[in-house]
Amino acid sequence: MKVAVVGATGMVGQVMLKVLEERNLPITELIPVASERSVGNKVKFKDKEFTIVSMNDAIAVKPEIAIFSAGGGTSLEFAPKFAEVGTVVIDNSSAWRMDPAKKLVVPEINANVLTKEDKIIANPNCSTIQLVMVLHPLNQKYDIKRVIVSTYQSVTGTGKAAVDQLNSEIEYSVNGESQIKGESPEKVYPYQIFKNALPHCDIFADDDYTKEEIKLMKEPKKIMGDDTFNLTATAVRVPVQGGHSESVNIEFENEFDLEEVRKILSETPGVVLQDNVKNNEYPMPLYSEGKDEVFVGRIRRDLSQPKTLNLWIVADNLRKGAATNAVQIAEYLVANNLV
Ligand code: 2RA
Repeated sequence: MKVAVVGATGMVGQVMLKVLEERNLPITELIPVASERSVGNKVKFKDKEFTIVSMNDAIAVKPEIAIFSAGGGTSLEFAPKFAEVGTVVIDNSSAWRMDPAKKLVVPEINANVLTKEDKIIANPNCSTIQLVMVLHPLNQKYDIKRVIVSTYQSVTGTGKAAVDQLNSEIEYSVNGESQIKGESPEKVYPYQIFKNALPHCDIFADDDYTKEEIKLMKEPKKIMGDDTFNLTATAVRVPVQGGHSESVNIEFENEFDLEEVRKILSETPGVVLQDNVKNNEYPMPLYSEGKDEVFVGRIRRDLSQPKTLNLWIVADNLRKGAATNAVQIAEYLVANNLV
């Protein structure tokens, strides 16, 4: 099977290649695609070298699957062109997520909505994926009424330049100058991120919410197939690299039992329970980095009102939050003869 990775040189693209190497999608030919300036360069994949090609050359090869992480504009322009030659596109940008004609998929939750007719499939936002992995099983059992989520998001969610800014600021604070090699890291954020927290992920949009917060408020309902609950969000960027963390308050229509909540989550595929505060056991981004699971802990009743739960969710935003979820969609398509 021919698989194209569009945006192969970006942070998510690099993780996509790593995840594809680790898993067992039957790839006979990898087609790495990147910007014109990277065309001709090589990428290593499963101990072989593959040459980066242009978008049009990749389309001409007619890959069975193209996994995109190249921004919304590129996806809007080129995903349909791949689809026209029969390729199934799995897109990690926000371009198609809320399009009513496109599926928005977390395989553990709603892969069953996929059909042979789906030629452009949207991969949800990273902070959405880890949230719904926990909300969905609890919604099925207790019927969610309202969710309040605050995120603490890794700089890797913004990209390599943001990681460089953070590391440059750290180095500058230690020795008065930055040793970051290559082009001097431009200021990605409006303020210093080191020793700081920015309540500003992506751009400000409607009603003084950021686009990140709007994604968090809309995408879960589409994935879970349930718009009967309310959800509000505050998204914060923090000087962390390993993954996104989320503090979540969930009010249910029905009463719950804490031990049963823990049992449900511990038995949810893709979710790992880390919840024993007597042993200082709880999820942290430093320890989720490089892993595919969604880690949940700090599970406790909200003592301020009935039928309400507090919990803490952490996941590597480049893996389950992006690359791994996209590859899992591809695996589902192959396993169910949809590609
Ligand atoms: C972020 N979720 O963390 C967005 C895009 N990856 O910046």
